[in-house]
Amino acid sequence: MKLNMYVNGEWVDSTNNDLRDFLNPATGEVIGQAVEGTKEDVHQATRAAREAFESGIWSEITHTERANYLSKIAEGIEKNQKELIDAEVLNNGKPIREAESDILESAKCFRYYAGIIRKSIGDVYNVSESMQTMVIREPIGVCGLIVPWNYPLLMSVWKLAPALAAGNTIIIKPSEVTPLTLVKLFEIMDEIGLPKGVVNLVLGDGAVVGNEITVSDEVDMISFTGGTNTGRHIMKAAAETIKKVSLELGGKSPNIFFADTDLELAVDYALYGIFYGTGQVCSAGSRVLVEDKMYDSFVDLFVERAKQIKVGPGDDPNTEIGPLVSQEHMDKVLHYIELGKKEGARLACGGKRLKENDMAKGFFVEPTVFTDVEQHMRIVQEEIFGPVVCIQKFSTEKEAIQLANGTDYGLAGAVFTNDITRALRVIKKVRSGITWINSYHETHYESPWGGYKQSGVGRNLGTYGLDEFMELKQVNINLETSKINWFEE
Ligand code: TXE
Repeated sequence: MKLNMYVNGEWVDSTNNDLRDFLNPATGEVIGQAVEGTKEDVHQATRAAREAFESGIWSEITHTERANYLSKIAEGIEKNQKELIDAEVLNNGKPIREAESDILESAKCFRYYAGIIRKSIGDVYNVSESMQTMVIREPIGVCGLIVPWNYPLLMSVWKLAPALAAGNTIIIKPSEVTPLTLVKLFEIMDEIGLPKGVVNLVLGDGAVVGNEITVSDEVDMISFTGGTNTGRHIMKAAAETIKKVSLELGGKSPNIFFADTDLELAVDYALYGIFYGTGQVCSAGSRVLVEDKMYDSFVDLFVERAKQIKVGPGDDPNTEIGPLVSQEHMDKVLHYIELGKKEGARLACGGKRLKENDMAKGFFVEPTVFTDVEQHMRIVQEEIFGPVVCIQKFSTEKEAIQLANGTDYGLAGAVFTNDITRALRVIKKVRSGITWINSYHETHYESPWGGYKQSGVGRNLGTYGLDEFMELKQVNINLETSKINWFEE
């Protein structure tokens, strides 16, 4: 299988004809080759996007027409859902039930933005008797979208749908390890007949292609989801051209359990919070904070249940968690596990690469639980992004909040208790953008998705996510056109 790029409505090779293998993380086998983009490919794609934007074929059509295109993309995703699900399982490794959810959510996201773009998006203020002020929202121009490998299609769609709804033209780059489903989405958009140059796909290396999109003076805005270090680099690189940047970065999110929570429910949600997506989820509840009164029984049950989780290839319907996405990422996760042991944390279970049966060549790691951790340890402070959890003990509400906020991150967080006033008190103090009371992970398109502190700037989703892709213009209308005589004649 060979994957090409999509520039100005055509499927193209890269300008230097280089190719890069992409793999199945469950077997380590090569699935196919993707063309490896160059700086010149980025220039061609940004020029196409710029010309399409300036021509008005997308930015100046009615919102109803744009909404119709978005609905057709949603239909295309639904029609091709089986192929997209299989492709996501194959290239990312996620279990079928997770891939199914991602693909159907992608269709829903296009429908959501098809709906809200048709509502009014301006404001009018009667500021004085002689003056009326209108605020209108306009597309920014050419948007550069750089997306990660953990939700290859869904994270692309979280950006594509609002950016297109707003009237922008696009250059998008998937992660070099998971290009497959985004290429398939482009096949759908090509079939629907989106006007040429509106959406452009460039494949390749972050430091080359991603960086060139970031520094390009043809690109007006960057929307990025990925690691905090890359986000930091993008923010600096975008400064030269004063681009708007929207960054959704890493997390080390606290999942807080007070002792009045039912033990089995607590453990169930704590497992779901960290092990969904093999822990490769930005909002994962990777720090589980448990009140001292229930700590021992919680740890015993959590470890017992973690050991029972079925790890295996994503295409096995019995699999509960799949492999990590790449050898490189697995090595990073295993390195953190070794570090945790060296730092003096207690390895309560897991910790090893799994190689039994059909997992021999894949990138599988056991669900891993550390207890007796201390706040300063790197395994508590840094994002591991794998099936590795730290369980910490607290004795007071104040201490729980202190521990929860005690990292540089501020993406997500949850509190479990039957005392609703305490739940609200705690959640108000948690410095995170995405929070839950007595729940985890569930989110809806209406709500903003993004982080405080070093978890990013800006928001995806909702009307907030749409605003990220728009400029605001004030139009002041004089209702009395007599002279003002500021300067005497
Ligand atoms: O991500 P990168 P990596 C975290 C997680 C993980 C760590 C590193 O902790 O272990 O990041 O993962 C592109 N200019 N998250 O290295 O590099 C890259 O090609 C422009 C959290 O795989 O951030 C890819 O398309 N672009 C996260 C995208 O950035 C660059 C999801 C993300 O890759 C670039 C993934 C550059 N200089 C990892 N360098 C989340 N928030 O969900 C790379 N890229």
